[in-house]
Amino acid sequence: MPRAYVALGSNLGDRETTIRGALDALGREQGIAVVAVSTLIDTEPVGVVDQPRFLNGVAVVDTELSARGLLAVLLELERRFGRRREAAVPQGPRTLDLDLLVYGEDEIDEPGLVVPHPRLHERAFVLGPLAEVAPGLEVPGKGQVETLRARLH
Ligand code: PH2
Ligand code: MG
Ligand code: MG
Repeated sequence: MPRAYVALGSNLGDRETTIRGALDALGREQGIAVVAVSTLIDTEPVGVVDQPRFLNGVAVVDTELSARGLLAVLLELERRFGRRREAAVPQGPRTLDLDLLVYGEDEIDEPGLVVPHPRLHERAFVLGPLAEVAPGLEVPGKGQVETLRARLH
């Protein structure tokens, strides 16, 4: 069963309640087990800096779903937890952001589905929690998580 890593983010509303609720819901989905969750960390917004601070973390998930199937569940959970994409500023504030970081050893580049996540290696708020829950993880096509993290410093 493939192991996947999902980035967790929120910077609108009660961030921790939203993320914990989404993780409970994720674990109740057919064919998905949440194996571990990193510490949730309070982070400075990156990119669009004029927005509230984020709460970020990473979940480890074992799944019988395809990468596409898992992505569909993540997008549905974002909607269920109040994410409204239509009116939103790209990279702007959101109640919930669930990004598929890594799916097994797969490298996928399709419309709407790029795995490993194309900006994973640039983001301390992803690499820190990822290194906590998956020390030694080899990110397909990119390198070991600690190496990627060291390159940021
Ligand atoms: N997500 C973004 C843009 N900027 N900054 C932080 N600190 N955390 C995020 O999750 C984040 C961000 C777009 O997805
Ligand atoms: Mg994101
Ligand atoms: Mg996203």
